[in-house]
Amino acid sequence: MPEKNQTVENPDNSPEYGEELLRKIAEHPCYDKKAQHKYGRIHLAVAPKCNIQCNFCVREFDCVNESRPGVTSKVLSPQEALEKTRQIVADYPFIKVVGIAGPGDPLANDATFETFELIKNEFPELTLCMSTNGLLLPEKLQEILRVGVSTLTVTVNAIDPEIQAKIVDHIVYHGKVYRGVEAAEIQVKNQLEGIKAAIDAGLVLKVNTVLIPGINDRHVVEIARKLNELGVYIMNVMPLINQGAFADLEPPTAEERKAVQEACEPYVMQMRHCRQCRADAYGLLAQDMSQMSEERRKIIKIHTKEEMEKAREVLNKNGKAE
Ligand code: CLF
Ligand code: SF4
Repeated sequence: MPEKNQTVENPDNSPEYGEELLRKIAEHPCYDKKAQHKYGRIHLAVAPKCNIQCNFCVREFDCVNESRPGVTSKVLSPQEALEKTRQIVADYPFIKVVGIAGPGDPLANDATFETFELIKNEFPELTLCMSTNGLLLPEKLQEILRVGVSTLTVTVNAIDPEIQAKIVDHIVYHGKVYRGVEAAEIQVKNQLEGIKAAIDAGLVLKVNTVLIPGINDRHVVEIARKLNELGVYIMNVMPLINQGAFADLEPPTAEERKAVQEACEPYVMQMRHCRQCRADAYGLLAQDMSQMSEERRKIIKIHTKEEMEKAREVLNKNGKAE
């Protein structure tokens, strides 16, 4: 933990963004906490495969580096994903961001790029967002840029390979399985190189870090310092949900997580409103419409901000708000 009153050389070291990116940030419910009540996102679950095995992951469910544990999203083809986007964006124009966050790792699935390309061609005004474990980031960066992604999340649970080796069981990299510190070294190197290159190429970077007491809790501030150095825009410290090989670990308490966020804040802006959404979620972050009844969705099928406010009031009055 940093000492109290420690001076941070450059508290906000993220690059200056142009007008277009500033608008995208201001309309992104995860990147700007003020945007979360106004603008929504749609997640397209087109990416089932993963190329690593995190110790807290049960692979029949969505990727828990970004999503809620214990949830299995139905996988869509790129064409189905385009059709779903068409319908949802027409009905709910407050949705400004299209994200691919699983159910596995987006970069391990060609369908991710096919889908983004279809969406970009038809909806050039929407922000394209992706969340990855970063193993393939250096080699896939050009593809990511080509399909028009502008906000990118990389999960970094450790930058010290000795610690990362306790978090990841194995990785599959260029057809070969690596384990232990060797696997962790490859992953951390690719994540950090990839983040640096992505920022240099103009992407707005968010980093997710799963807080795992007894494993990386004392190390997270060191990660934050590194993110500051790299110019990462925002960091999301997520609580461990104990499952898989980590089923016996205690998740952090809310206070422990808050303390870590406060210690990281001087280095990189902290996201505190994450909902650990499903890989097929859509709507406002606090109101996942993929889980709503048709009746409730109809109430939200409205076209102006004022109407949206009114609908929210009705839902709240009826005690139906999520
Ligand atoms: Fe999705 Fe993630 Fe993009 Fe947001 S979610 S890919 S950055 S559009 Fe947001 Fe959901 Fe938390 Fe993710 S609340 S789990 S941080
Ligand atoms: Fe599971 Fe996500 Fe880790 Fe892959 S990156 S093993 S899907 S938590």
